[in-house]
Amino acid sequence: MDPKTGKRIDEVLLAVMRAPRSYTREDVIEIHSHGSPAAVQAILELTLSAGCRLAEPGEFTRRAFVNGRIDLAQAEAVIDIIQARSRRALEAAGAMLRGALSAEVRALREVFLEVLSSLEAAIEFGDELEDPPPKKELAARLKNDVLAPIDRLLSRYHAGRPLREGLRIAIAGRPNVGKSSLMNRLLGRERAIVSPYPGTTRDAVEDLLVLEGVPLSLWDTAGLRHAADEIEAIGVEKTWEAVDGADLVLFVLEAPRGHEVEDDVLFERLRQRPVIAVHNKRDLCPEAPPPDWPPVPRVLVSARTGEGLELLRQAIASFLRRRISDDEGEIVPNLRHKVALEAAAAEVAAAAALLETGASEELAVIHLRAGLGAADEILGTKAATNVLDAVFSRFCIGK
Ligand SMILES: Nc1nc2c(ncn2[C@@H]2O[C@H](COP(=O)(O)OP(=O)(O)O)[C@@H](O)[C@H]2O)c(=O)[nH]1
Ligand SMILES: [Mg+2]
Repeated sequence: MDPKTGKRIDEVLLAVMRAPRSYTREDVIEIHSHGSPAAVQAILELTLSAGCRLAEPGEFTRRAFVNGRIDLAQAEAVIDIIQARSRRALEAAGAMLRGALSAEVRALREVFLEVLSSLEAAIEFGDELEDPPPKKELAARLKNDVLAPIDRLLSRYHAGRPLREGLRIAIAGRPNVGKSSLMNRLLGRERAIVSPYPGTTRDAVEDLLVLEGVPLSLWDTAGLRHAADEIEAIGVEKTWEAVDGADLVLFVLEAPRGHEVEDDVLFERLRQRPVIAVHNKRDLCPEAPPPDWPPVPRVLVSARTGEGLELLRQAIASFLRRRISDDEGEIVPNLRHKVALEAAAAEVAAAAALLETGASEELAVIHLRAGLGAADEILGTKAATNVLDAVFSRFCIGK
């Protein structure tokens, strides 16, 4: 009700969540309205005139972090969940929100602290200690229980990057072989212009396809040939850029034409990237035997009738399975985590090397403290304001 006019605005549900059992651990009231922009706007204006203010991007999650309900890696997982473009990315973000990465980092911290405390005891009480810390064993401990797990997490970063960023697939081949038709078939809609005139596609056309829960950016490109004019030449140039930046190339050929010399030349260059050969237009030669060239996975399809498309999808899926680890819902560190992990690993490696050569404990301690600091950045234990600002600015909404 608007208190000034006494007019009813909406019928709503008020959810009262008392501290500490709320998202932020503070007292929270949520107003659930009927959601029309007009109702939401009117309610918002009422609350603002009653003394509320709008939340900053990510402010609720930031409060949850500041109040200790979640750590920084978990706060980032909230953004990942909001931005997830595929089911697999969502699962990885869910694992992070449940604290899977944080638990691994805490386990690393334990080892850091244990090794640090024996070294510090040696520095402090040196001669009084009955048996001085076995430096070689401490070095081995650091290698096995800190460096090895960090390496595993870093390889998860690389294996999982396609889940965050997607994979790029370039559709390439000579003009008129049916690249644009294939793009449209894969997407299930008319995205790219198809025409019987060679050289129609000039700009690379991109669109998103989700296969097996992995976001794929599909690039239809200009046909590769000696270009007829300047614009087409630019298109061909862009095709090579798309091919060079692709994680996978679909090399489209015309089944009825068989294997020609130009195809050899093209294939030699395309095979720098992983390639699946797509022999298209099989409706024109239904009796043709399965192609025996080029020496990569091959499928026989018809973009016109849709025949063989399922086999092509399976060939792409089996490439994805080889490229991305199968473990669903596994942790996928982000770039910030990767940088911190690499910094921690460098410090630990330096400390281990010093301990192995029998250098003084003091130097190793300096490196280990720096390494511990880097690991703590992942949890945000002592994160500087600018780090927090950078993390939470990735939220585009109040949440
Ligand atoms: N019969 C037949 N024609 C096709 C097939 N795929 C594409 N075409 C035709 O081949 C011509 C060129 O297709 P397009 O997709 O524009 O080829 P692009 O130049 O490689 O992009 C068009 O006339 C299409 O209709 C197919 O599987 N069978
Ligand atoms: Mg085309």
